[in-house]
This record gives sequence, structure tokens and C-alpha cells, in this order.
Amino acid sequence: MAVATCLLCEAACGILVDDTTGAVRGDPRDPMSRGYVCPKVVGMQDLHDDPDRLRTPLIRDGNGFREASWDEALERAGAMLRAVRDKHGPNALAAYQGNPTAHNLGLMTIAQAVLRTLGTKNLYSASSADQVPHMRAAHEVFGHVLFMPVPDVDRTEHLLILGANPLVSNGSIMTAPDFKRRMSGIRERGGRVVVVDPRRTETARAADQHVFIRPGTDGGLLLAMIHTIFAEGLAKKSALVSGHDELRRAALPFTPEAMAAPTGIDAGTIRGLARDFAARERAVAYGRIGICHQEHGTLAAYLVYALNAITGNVDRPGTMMWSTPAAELVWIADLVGLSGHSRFKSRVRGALEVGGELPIAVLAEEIETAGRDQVRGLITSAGNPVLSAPNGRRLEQALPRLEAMVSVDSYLNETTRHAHVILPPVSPLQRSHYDLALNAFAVRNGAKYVPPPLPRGDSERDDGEIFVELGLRLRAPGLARFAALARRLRPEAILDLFLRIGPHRLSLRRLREHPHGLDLGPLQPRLPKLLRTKSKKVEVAPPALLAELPALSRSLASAPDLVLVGRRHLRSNNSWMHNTARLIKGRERCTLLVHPRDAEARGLTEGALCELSTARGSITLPVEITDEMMPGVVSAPHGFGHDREGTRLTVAGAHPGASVNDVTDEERLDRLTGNAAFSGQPVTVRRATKHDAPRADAPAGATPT
Ligand SMILES: Nc1nc2c(c(=O)[nH]1)N[C@H]1C(S)=C(S)[C@@H](COP(=O)(O)OP(=O)(O)OC[C@H]3O[C@@H](n4cnc5c(=O)[nH]c(N)nc54)[C@H](O)[C@@H]3O)O[C@H]1N2
Ligand SMILES: Nc1nc2c(c(=O)[nH]1)N[C@H]1C(S)=C(S)[C@@H](COP(=O)(O)OP(=O)(O)OC[C@H]3O[C@@H](n4cnc5c(=O)[nH]c(N)nc54)[C@H](O)[C@@H]3O)O[C@H]1N2
Ligand code: SF4
Ligand SMILES: [Mo]
Repeated sequence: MAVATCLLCEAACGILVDDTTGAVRGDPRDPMSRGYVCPKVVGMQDLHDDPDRLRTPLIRDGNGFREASWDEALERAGAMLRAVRDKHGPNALAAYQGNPTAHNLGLMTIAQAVLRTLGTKNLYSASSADQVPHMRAAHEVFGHVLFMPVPDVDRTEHLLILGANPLVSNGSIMTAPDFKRRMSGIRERGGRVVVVDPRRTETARAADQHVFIRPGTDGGLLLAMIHTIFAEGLAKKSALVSGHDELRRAALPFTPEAMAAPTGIDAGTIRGLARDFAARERAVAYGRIGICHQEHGTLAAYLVYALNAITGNVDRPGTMMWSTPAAELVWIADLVGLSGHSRFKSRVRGALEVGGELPIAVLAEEIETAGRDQVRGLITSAGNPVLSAPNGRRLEQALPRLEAMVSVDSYLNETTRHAHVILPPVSPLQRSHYDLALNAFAVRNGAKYVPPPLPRGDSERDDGEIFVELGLRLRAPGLARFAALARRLRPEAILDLFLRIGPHRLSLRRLREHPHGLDLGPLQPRLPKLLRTKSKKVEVAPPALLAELPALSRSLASAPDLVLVGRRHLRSNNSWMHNTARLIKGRERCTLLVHPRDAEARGLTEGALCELSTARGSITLPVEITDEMMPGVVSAPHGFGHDREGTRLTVAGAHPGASVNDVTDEERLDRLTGNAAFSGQPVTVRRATKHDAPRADAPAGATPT
């Protein structure tokens, strides 16, 4: 048995891997997860064993791909990317890093270092389809994009969840293995869990109270709660917090009565939510992807922090706190330039940067639009933006125009099929692991280093090694003399340094002495030392955010007839867990959830196909009628659409579904960060006619040439 960590979601559960069969199970000695694993864990073994997983680099050859040696593939990749840069300058090269980057030591260290020294402003990642609103809000309120707080769920008496479904997602920006047990713990202590969500989710059903909300209106609800807290004298001043009066004044027009119609929550319920929250000694509000995927996502994220701060629920046990990771993520971020926002803009649309990256929503137009600094080369790693980006179909049609595209990924999928060279890393069970990112957002402090659980062949490489080689080939020739040194550079060396200078003064050696992981105890107060705002206080009234309130009011006034939200499934993970037979089996999952009233009005019947349309186009998917939806809201998952030609996804191809991002709008963004506003998008739904067979038509321009 080898000790390992499950890398499939942010819970980072400890697992044991049978070194002969590769079977995985929970590790009871892991101090964080204590033996817990969710049903998705079998994906770790299935990915490793998957015959479709690439073991050898591929080079595009005519209409297909051929296998190539690492030397040939790396040389080709390097030469193509260099040619683009030499001819068109550094900004002509773009890079996109996907979600699994956060679970990969090599991608977090070496790839970051390589990509962020390319000298291009065209860096993109899944963050701009995910958490950049939290990052911008954390910068305004606490002084750094990475000071995103975590709810101290193990000690709180009141947890208010907005736009998250941790019983399914297993928690996000909240590393909390076995969230269900932790949630039960709150209730066993006599506490309450309240969920605000346009769907009565798995988490909502297990909570004490669930409140439906009109998508995209959380800012209005939070302001009305803040209004109530000030109006009823429930606010608690703290020497740590600055801006109470400005926030109180700003919230004055947002009375519960005024916010009832836009949010769909009656004034009495809003007051009740505020009073219950303020009444507890230890309460914490936590918002996640549902509040980020909005046109006012940054405002909503900020107002969650502000609600905590003005009720005294900050930096104390059971409230909004910060992890103390053994290797400080923030220091690494500062080194690679991840700190800050709005320092530069995208070329075509003028979208603002956050953390040194531009919004993924603008990548397609940067490829399409001629002119100086047009993107002509792209490196993708651990990402599938054709299925994950807003209007991924437009991006899919732009990719074939690239002069060079290199993908570091284990699959020939909807995105990588457009690459000229695919460089496949080892499986997650064949590389070492330390959670640089997730430990920084854990609900309990801990540290664990895992050597590669399973062996690998001589010809296999991990992501760090691939990026060292790619980096060397992208460097100016003069630097080649450091090649020998660079080739010996291991992520472990960087990690060891950061552990030694980190707050717990650990080292790689110490971690190796505790193979199942080290428990570093419950969260500790970190303020005011952590803060980097000018005032050295928690800023609950940042002018740049309060300036957005008139725009929020305007958008609260519009109420589309029918809007779309997303959802996740326990046995899935974005786009890339659909190729494991054990996980995809069972009922069709790529369905549209529709409230009975909305179904009836449109003549939709259970199981029949419907056409979901936006200004961007239409997709066809089966209807599931359920009163777990709020009337006027429909829900579809993302990450499907595996019917594209030229991929190598045998199992997923048999359960293709439709990609909701074929129709999401790349112009509909969070105003302050450019994050994709997937949620609350106006849609129309009608019965599909006979001609609307589920899509099998890859758009014309999108087949690899
Ligand atoms: N099993 C599984 N786990 C996952 C993933 C997966 O695909 N599958 N993906 C991982 C990733 S990449 C992430 S980022 C995390 C995300 O983790 P979570 O944030 O917990 O994600 P979701 O489960 O999508 O929950 C979002 C909820 O927001 C609700 N919502 C939508 N719009 C609004 C709104 O306007 N207001 C409010 N209040 N709620 C709204 C949705 O109905 C949904 O229930 O999950 C991670 N974990
Ligand atoms: N409509 C809608 N769209 C969404 C969302 C939504 O809720 N609704 N959620 C958004 C969110 S939160 C996210 S995070 C994004 C995710 O967007 P992406 O990160 O672009 O997509 P994933 O589906 O996570 O694709 C991960 C890819 O990484 C590869 N991979 C896995 N592990 C490794 C590894 O260790 N190394 C390398 N090199 N490759 C690896 C997989 O094979 C797969 O191709 O999607 C976003 N898109
Ligand atoms: S919750 Fe499931 S998928 Fe997430 S780390 Fe744990 S076992 Fe893996
Ligand atoms: Mo995500």
C-alpha cells in the first residue's frame, strides 16, 4: 500500500493505493480526511488505467496524430512556439492553464515560472471562469488577491451558504474533506445551516433552512441584510474593521422591501436571515461559484466578506478566518507577479487583468482579430476551454487559426485535438504531491508530502519535467548554458525552501517523517498582521466597489422571464471525468432541470428533448421536471459535448451530452474582473422538433486541419 492524496477535488482526501492492483481507498491515518473518500475517488485508479490516456507525445500529421519521441515532440513544440514569438513578438504567444493546475506541484511551480516569464500579457486560466471575483474582492477588503478567507466550519454556530453546494462539490476555496460530517457537527452543536440557492440542492435539503433566490441578485440580498443589521443596531464595531459608516450609508436605499421583488425573497425572510446571522456569537457567511458567475460577482463576494466583518465575525474561531499554510502561497504569488489587478488591459476589448491574467472570455477575439499582438501561438495545460469557456464554440472555431498550439494534457479531447503537439504527463498516481494551493484555503491547518505512489516508465514525464524542457526551448539561446542546472530543478527544491521559511518552519524531511500528513491544528487568528490594505484594516467600504452600486441597482430592475444556472454532479468533475465507465454509468446527467410551471407553459414533457437557446445559439438536451428548481430558473451542467470528431474518448463519446458553453455568452461578464457570468443568463426553452437531434455536428471551421 502506498500513501497518496486524491487529486480530483479540493477536499484533497488521503488515500491508500494498492501497489499491485492500483485500487484506491480512504486512508484512516490521514489527519484531515480520516479515512473519508467520496464515490469519485475510483477515478484516480480509472484515470491511471484508462487505455485512452496518452502515454506518448503526439504530433499532428496530415489529418490525424502520430506518436513521437519526447525529443522530437519537444523540439517541434519549441520550434513552432519560438517561430511565432520571433516573427510576431512575445504577446503573440498565449497560455491557458486549467483547473487541475491547482492540484499539481509541477504546474504550480515550474510551469508558473516558465509561463510568467514568457513576457506575454496573454496569460489565461480557468480562474476567470471561476474565482477571480473572490480574488478582486479579497484584494479590496484584505489587501491581496490570495487573502480569500475560509469559513471555520468546525467551530461555527451558524453557516450561511450562498451559491455553493458542498455536499456535491466537496467544497471549494474551503478545503474540508467530509463536509457532510462537518455540517452535521454544526447542527449537533445546536447551530444552524442556511442555504441561499435558486435550486433546492443536496446541501439545501440537508440544511435547516433553504431560501430560493433569483440568480444574479445576491448583491441585493446581502445589501438588504446589511441594511437591516445597521438599522436594528446589530452591527458590532471592531478595531480591525474600517468603513462601517460608509457601508451603512451605502446600504440605506437597499431596504428589504426594495430588494424583495428583485431577489424573489420577501422582506420578512430577508430580515429573518439578517437577525439570525447577527444573533449568534460565531457565525460565518460563505459564498462560492454561484455568486462568482454573476455580472456583479465581485460585489457579491465583497458583500459576503463585509457581512461577516460588520457582525464581528472575523478572525475569531467559528467565523471568517485564514489558513496558515506551511508553505505560504502568497509568497510564491508575489514572486511570479500574481498579486494585484487592473494593471493592464486586453488588446481588443480592453478587459482588465486580475492576478496577471486576462479573462478567458476574450481569448477567442484575441486570436481572431488581426493586428499587432494578435495571438498566434497557444500553450494549454490541464485545461479544456472548448468546453469550459463562455461561448467555447467560438473559441473552438478560432483555435484552427493558430500557427502553433501545444497542449500538455493526458487526453486527446475537445481542446487538445486542435494542438499541433500534445505532451502527456504521467498519471496523478505517478507523481509526487504537495497541496501548495489547497492548504492555503483549508478549514484546518495541515501539511502532507507524497512521493510518487506508483512507478513510471523511463519514457514518462511529469508536468514539471515537461515544462522545464519546454521552457529551455523557449529561452533565448544565450541562456542555454544554464540548461544542465535547469534540468535538475525539481519542484521539491522550491517546496523545501518555502516550507523552511514558512510559518511552521517545516522541511521536506519533516514531512517525509509523517507520510500520512501532519495535523497543524485548528485555524489561528492572523489579523491584523496578514492584512495588506493601506489602513492595515479590513476595508468594508472600498470606494471602487461602492461605486458599482448604481449599476447593481440598474441590473436588479431587469427580470428576464427564464434564466440559466449551472450544477455539478458528485460523480463528475468539470469536463474530464466522463471517460471512466464506473463514474459515468447510471442515469443521463446532461439534462435541463425545469420547474413544473415552466415546463407546462412551454409544453415540455419529462425525458423529452428540448432546445435551449440564447443569442449565441442552441443546444438540445433532455428535460427533467422538478420542483427543486425555483420557477423561472433552469439548470444545466457544463463539461459535456463529447461528440466532437477527432477526439480519443471512448467512454465519454458514448455519453456525449451537449456543451452548455456552446451557448453561454462571452460578452456577459462580471463587470469588475471579466469573470464569466454563466449564471442568470437569459434563455428560451422550447420543445425540440424532430430535426433537433442532439448535436453531432462539430462546427465547420473546428475540425483539425
Ligand atoms: N463532484 C464535483 N465536484 C466538483 C466539481 C465538479 O464538477 N464535480 N467542480 C469543482 C470546481 S472546478 C469548483 S469551482 C467547485 C465549485 O463548488 P461549488 O461552488 O459548491 O459549486 P456548485 O456545486 O456548482 O454550486 C453552485 C451553486 O450555486 C447555485 N447558483 C447559481 N446561480 C446562483 C446565484 O445567482 N445565486 C446563488 N445564491 N446561487 C446560485 C447553483 O444552483 C449551485 O447549487 O466544485 C469543485 N468540485
Ligand atoms: N457553464 C459553465 N461553465 C463552467 C463552469 C460552470 O459552472 N458552468 N465552471 C467553471 C469552472 S469553476 C472551472 S474550474 C472551469 C474548468 O475548466 P478547465 O480547467 O478548462 O477544464 P477541465 O474540464 O477541468 O479540464 C481539465 C483538463 O486537464 C487535464 N488534466 C487533468 N489532470 C492533469 C494534470 O495533472 N496535468 C495535466 N497537464 N493535465 C491534466 C484533463 O485531461 C482535462 O483535459 O470550467 C468553468 N466552466
Ligand atoms: S472528496 Fe472525493 S474526489 Fe474529492 S478529494 Fe475526496 S475522494 Fe477525491
Ligand atoms: Mo472551478
